[in-house]
Amino acid sequence: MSPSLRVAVICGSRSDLPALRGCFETLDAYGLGWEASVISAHRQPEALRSYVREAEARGAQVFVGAAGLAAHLPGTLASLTALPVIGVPLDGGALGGADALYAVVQMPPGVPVATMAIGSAGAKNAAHLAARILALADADLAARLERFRADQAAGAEVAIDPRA
Ligand code: RP5
Repeated sequence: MSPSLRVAVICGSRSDLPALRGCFETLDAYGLGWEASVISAHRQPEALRSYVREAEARGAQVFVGAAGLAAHLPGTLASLTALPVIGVPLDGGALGGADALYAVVQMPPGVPVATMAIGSAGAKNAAHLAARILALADADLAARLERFRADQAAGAEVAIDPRA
């Protein structure tokens, strides 16, 4: 049986999906239930609003929003939910991701987005940060996280085994 939904990942375009591979792999490695959706804040604002409500009702605890260019998706997510939102600015435009970084990181007070690095490195860290947030109330996950950190400190080739 697949684990129940905990992390809802949304990106603005199908063209964003390759950059998110490390995020999906890392969520799997932690044994976290996740799903990914392509919903553009600019092109499908009503669908985004409905999805957030529905994902919350199904148990999502953290949202990850990833987008490029004028990346308003993570900020819009943060306006639609009180759950933690992690933003991943993606590159690909003429400004190399700086446009998306500024759009994601410069949120007004009271509407926070935890902003990751640009591109696939940030996508992977989005999964690690989601795990740290969820580990606050999940002792098994906290133990997996500590093993990962110990391996990383030891310089080992890091693999997270959700069954360990
Ligand atoms: C953003 O515009 C998307 O997140 C994507 O990074 C970028 C380009 O989208 P497409 O034109 O490839 O659909 O909203």
